[in-house]
Amino acid sequence: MSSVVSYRRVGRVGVITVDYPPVNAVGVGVRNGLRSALDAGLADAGADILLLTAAGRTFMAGADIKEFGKPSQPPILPEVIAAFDASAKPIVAAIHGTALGGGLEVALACHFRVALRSAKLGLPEVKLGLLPGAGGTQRLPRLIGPAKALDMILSGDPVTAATALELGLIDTVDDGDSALDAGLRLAERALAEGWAPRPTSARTDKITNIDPDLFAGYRATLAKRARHLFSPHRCVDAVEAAVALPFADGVARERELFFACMESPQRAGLIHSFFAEREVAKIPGLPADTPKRDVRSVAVIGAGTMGGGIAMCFANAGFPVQLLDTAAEALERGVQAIRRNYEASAKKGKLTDAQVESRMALIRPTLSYDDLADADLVIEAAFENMEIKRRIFAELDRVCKPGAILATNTSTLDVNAIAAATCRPQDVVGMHFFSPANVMRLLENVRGAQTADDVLATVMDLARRIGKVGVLVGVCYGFVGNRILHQRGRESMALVEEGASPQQADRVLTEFGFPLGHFAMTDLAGIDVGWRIREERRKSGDPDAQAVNWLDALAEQGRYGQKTSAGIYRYEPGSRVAIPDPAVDALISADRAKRGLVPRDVSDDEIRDRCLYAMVNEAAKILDEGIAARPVDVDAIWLHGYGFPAHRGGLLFWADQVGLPVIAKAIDGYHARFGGSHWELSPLLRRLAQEGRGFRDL
Ligand code: T1G
Repeated sequence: MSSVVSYRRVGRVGVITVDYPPVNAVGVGVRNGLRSALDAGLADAGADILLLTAAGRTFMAGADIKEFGKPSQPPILPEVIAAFDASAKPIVAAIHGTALGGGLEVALACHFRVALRSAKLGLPEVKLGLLPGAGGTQRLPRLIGPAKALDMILSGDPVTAATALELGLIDTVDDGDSALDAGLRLAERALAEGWAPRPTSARTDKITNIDPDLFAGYRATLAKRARHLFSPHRCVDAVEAAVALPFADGVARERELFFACMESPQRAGLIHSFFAEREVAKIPGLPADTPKRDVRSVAVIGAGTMGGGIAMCFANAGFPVQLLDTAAEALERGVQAIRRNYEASAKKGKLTDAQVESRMALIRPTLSYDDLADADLVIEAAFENMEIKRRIFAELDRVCKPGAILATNTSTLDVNAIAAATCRPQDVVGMHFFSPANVMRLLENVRGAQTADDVLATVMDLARRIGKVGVLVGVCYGFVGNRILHQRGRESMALVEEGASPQQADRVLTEFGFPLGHFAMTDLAGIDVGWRIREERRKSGDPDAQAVNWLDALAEQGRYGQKTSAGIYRYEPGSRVAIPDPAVDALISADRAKRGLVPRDVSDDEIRDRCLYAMVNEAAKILDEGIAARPVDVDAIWLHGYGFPAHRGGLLFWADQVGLPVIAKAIDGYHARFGGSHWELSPLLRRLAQEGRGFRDL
């Protein structure tokens, strides 16, 4: 018998148990084990019914993603599943935790299904660039109808057990806490009532008399919403086959479509994105068992947009949060803004009124630093000014208890200089949240020169506890994400000076897959933000803080972007749709003329290559300087902080697919043409290109 799947009999019930930590992924061992255990159950004369269940925290959570891209090892999952479907004995599946992907597909091939009320069931394959390739596109429509099946398959999101029951995906919900007991209860009922095997493959009532326009409707929606993606369209093709073809032909069609998805570069990208989010939590040189400090209470300084969002992150995770501001009206405004955010979520059904109140109760406003004396973690989110921050940290050094972690949310300033304002630099760390902090998943944890290891381990663990993707970075201007963003912005501006329009530059980036281009993003963040940071840097004599004439001119006109319904684009009242503004095009033309710049036609390819290659070059410099430890850290930062298209895997994963020799050659060309330190080819990038290696080889 397999070491990961066991068989035993309980009364007249043959129990098959999968036990393959951590999530019972259906790898080759589990597939072999399932096959052997099923054979044992069918051969067991004392077993009149079979029960499939799993040990540990969850039912099978899908095929073993680690096997993807490698030669498949028999038995393949569809064959194992077909044996369950064809079983001469009725089979019950008992589900707990998350039955996902291939795991749910095994359950769909069982004849009856029970789930614990806390369980979730889903087919997330589309999020990996795939489709349910083990009969899911054929059996799910037979259980719940093609429309609801497509809704589940195209969203990739799991449904609760209660919803699964309503849909007809399962037969009953059990309020116990043991899947085994729930399964035995249903099995005993099946025996008592004489239930016969009910193969899903033979069920046809839900796939007859289907609206002939159903699939055209889904295709029309995808043509708008997912035109650059591959697998969602194949999902529609597969479910359409379930309705149009006999089961065996439908399964064959599904298999063809599955392999077409498997071969797509989008599958490779999405799988890389999936693992990147988990990989970055493991810090080279910081053992997983590094002790962590006990953080139960949090304080946030600054009740502005960032401070309020950060306070929400912790309140959402159940932490009591003190929110401090030195001005009473600013504090009140901040608390009201938090309440408005929660109430907006409640209006969308994402929160109950009780949850709104319980989270608001966790947030305690204060005007006094003395109230922070017992906080385990203090996060400063004050104005982006070094003197202000140093004064705050000197005060925290005075009032906070020994061992409290003192974090700054600075997005550009030197964490070491801030730490030097205290007598405890080992307790100081950067926690750079991204706006809106209660929404964006990325958290750059910034390691100061003297930050203690247990502080690093603590803030990385806290990222997970508050539902963020925490990435550890070093100290430099802009850390990793914004430093790379600065390159994309600089190149976007240069391309506009040379003749492109903001709307053309933005279109190229959105067609690449970014949610917004540089100029629409500037309007969203507010032109005044960059304008004021440049002013600060100009006052400090920073030679690099060059005035951006036409953009600063817009700020001086009070055109700050979306917040003023006009910036680089125009916005109808209440709308976020960016409308190109001829007045801005004229301002840009005048600015070019004033500076003696003769505009030229700039191709889309040049815009894409210059923006993306400038980012890759800066990322290589960041790796060379040790500001980011691994390419996967850069990928995760841009995936979760800036909307880098997940189907492309991440900035450096994509660069490897383009080929580093191609990129290095182009950058050398740009340097020859434009000069500038930013176009000096990173030594690391040059070395990798010359050696025929990729970032993946680091
Ligand atoms: N295969 C391999 N490893 C997996 C895995 C999987 N399917 N799912 C999780 N892991 C690892 C993960 O990398 C991590 O490893 C550990 O388990 C804990 O995961 C044929 C083709 C199940 C909801 O897409 O959504 O079936 O870092 O940190 O937060 O049609 O994992 O500890 O070394 O995420 O509690 C479809 C993906 C596959 C499910 C648990 N299934 N997994 O979340 O833990 S394609 C999925 C998840 C498929 C069929 C098709 C989540 C989770 P390590 P974790 P978690």
